Amino acid sequence: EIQIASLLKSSELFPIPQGLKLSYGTAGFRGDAKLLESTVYRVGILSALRSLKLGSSTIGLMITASHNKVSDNGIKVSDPSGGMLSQEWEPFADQIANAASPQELVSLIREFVEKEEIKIGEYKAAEVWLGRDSRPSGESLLRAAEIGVDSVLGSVSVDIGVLTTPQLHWMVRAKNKGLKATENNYFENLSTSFRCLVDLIPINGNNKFEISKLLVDGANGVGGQKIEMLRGSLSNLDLEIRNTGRDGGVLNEGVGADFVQKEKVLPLGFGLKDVGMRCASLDGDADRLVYFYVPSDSTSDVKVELLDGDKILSLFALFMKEQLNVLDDGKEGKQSRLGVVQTAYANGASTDYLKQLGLDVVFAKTGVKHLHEKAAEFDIGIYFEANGHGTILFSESFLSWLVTKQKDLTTKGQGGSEEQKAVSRLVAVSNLINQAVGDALSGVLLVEVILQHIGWSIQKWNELYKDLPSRQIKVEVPDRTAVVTTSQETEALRPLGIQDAINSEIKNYSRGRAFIRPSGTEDVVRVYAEASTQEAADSLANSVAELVK
Ligand code: 16G
Ligand code: ZN
Repeated sequence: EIQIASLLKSSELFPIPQGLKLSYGTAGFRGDAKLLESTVYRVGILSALRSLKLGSSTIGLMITASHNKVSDNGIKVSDPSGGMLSQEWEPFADQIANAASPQELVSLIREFVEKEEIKIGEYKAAEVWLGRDSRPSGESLLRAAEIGVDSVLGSVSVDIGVLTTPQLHWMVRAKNKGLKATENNYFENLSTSFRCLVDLIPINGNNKFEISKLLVDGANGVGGQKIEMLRGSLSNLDLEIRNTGRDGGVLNEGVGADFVQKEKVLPLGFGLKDVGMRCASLDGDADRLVYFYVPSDSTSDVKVELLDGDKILSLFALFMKEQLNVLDDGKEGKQSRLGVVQTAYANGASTDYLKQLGLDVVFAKTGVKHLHEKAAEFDIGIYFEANGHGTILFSESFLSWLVTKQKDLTTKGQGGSEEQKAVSRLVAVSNLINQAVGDALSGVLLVEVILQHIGWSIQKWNELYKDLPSRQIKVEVPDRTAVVTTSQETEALRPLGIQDAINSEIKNYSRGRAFIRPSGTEDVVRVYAEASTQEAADSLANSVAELVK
């Protein structure tokens, strides 16, 4: 009962704003930062309970609104594995975030603690690690989260500072695996595994190419700052970082991966002077990455050639497959299952390409947690959303097979064999890539080392396949929940009859494809269309949008 008193007392500090209605959504709670203190405080309580429920494993809380405008903020929870909060707890998150009074909040918590059989005060201290991006509202919101965590008996909050979202997830994962888990350990891990892959680049004709400079758009956010910190410990990589936020630019305003990918225009600070250069753009919390370049036929009307998540996925898949082929051909090889996961937004040309590589391609619903789950079913699962969020997952059993194999080959004196190199590359990739969530920093390093490995320019990489022209539109509707889709979001089940109408539109276009889905982050219905020409894709998207209105 002392417990209840302390919760009631602290919750009175954070009254819920009138009329606020939030949902945990695809990626946590998001909204105007000024309205979020009560939400963040309550998620603090939830994460302490989550830690207690899981035997006091460390839980992470990230305060960020990713690519949204600087006045917004948000909060999401990292489970002990470094992945997203278990979906089973999302309804509870919704309930407590929307509880109208301290009394209601406390009784919801009481009920939940009983139902989940959470033993408060019996375990060793529960720990919640709190990180935030560079948003100015982050500091006071972090304090609110701390008060939430600390008001649950037996739990402590640890402020781990300004971080990218993937850093927080990585640190939580490492901590719970009993590994070194500081930010410095994160950087060391990246630079060591990058170096290892660089050392394994074959010395033959095709890659005696000069390492050209990579231009990075830091979205005026935390990613640009962190990649600058990393730069000093990297050799074989020449980086020029723009939009670090120090030169007066505003977070996500005219910059960043979301902007470049959605608008298909250059970020601020980039222009004709950069023709042909390899460029990368991070989003506001550095969990997304896209590449781009200014084509040489740009005149005063500067164009952009975008290499999105699908293209990054294709490059990764190509490289991983090449390494696995060496092993599968070897006498002691193992048939390994390499799979890729995309969403309905994946460009049709990328899916064709991946299938033609002979890969298992599966589809998941939009949102990282859905892709992640499916990728985890393979020995090596690569997932990417077209928007640039993605990573590579290695199953525990496959990874331990690899590590054993690596040792065997070394003791047998086959240290320099092709097989041994392929095994070492795969092990290095498993260390470099952030297996907790998509990470623009590890993504950049892996893209860069693969390009060096195969001796490709960004233009050459772009030629893997040619994107089908596509168009996205958002339609404001009174109630987006009226649209219900199949599990892969490729077909609408409701409103009744709408899918038939969409299908008959699609029939009018060569290589036409279109779908609608309710957004998980905004009050809109999204329309996606692709077809063999841009005009056709635009026109298909418009007619489907008319059907939604
Ligand atoms: C969130 C998701 C992102 C997804 C996007 C879709 C995470 C970490 N982020 O940003 O993966 O692509 O939502 O937004 O899961 P929408 O539902 O509004 O189209
Ligand atoms: Zn993000």
